[in-house]
Amino acid sequence: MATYTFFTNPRSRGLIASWALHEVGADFAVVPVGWGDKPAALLAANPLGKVPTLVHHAAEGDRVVSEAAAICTYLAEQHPEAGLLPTPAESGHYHRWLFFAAGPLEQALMARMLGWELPAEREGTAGFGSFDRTVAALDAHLSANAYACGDRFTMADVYLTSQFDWGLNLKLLPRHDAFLAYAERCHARSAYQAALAADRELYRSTRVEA
Ligand SMILES: N[C@@H](CCC(=O)N[C@@H](CS)C(=O)NCC(=O)O)C(=O)O
Repeated sequence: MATYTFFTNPRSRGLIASWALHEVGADFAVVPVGWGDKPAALLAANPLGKVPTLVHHAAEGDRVVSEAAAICTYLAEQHPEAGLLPTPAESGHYHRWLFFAAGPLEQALMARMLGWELPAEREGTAGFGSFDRTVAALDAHLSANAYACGDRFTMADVYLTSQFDWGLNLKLLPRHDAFLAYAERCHARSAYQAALAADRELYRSTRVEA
């Protein structure tokens, strides 16, 4: 049995976890998930039935990890030899931008995509403040830093880039130079290219409805 069972669907957030799995060189088996016919093993592992969901077949028993950001950080910790964990000096940036991407950035993009208007007087309540403030914070950081943690790629970049891809592909995010250059740098990773090729092949071979 492979070390990990990976429930995914092509052209979904599953690509984020696939990239992370490729970055750490994990031994994993893919279970394609059809939206209308979810495997019982997925629903047993994750009652939400969401992908990506990962089951780690550890020596002492199975461990389930869902949430793309959690899967990224879990894999970086399980495979420290991949060098994608932060040093103590990078740890602030690492956690800050990972949580920023999974919280405020995702909320801001989702609100924009679904046309949810946040009344100006509720900006103090909403965690992302406003779409423009979220974008400005990212722009400031990525105009001054090549990666989330400064000058070195870490697992935080797998997740942050993936949110960028969603925002840029759907034309939700402005095409700022810093965003495009960041995405291009991260997309040059061989693990990203391998995950993308695997996602396309999965789409071709399963035709699972995306
Ligand atoms: N918060 C989850 C969201 C996962 C999610 O919404 N995945 C979508 C695909 S991109 C899904 O599984 N949709 C199928 C469904 O909800 O039935 C994460 O970040 O991993």
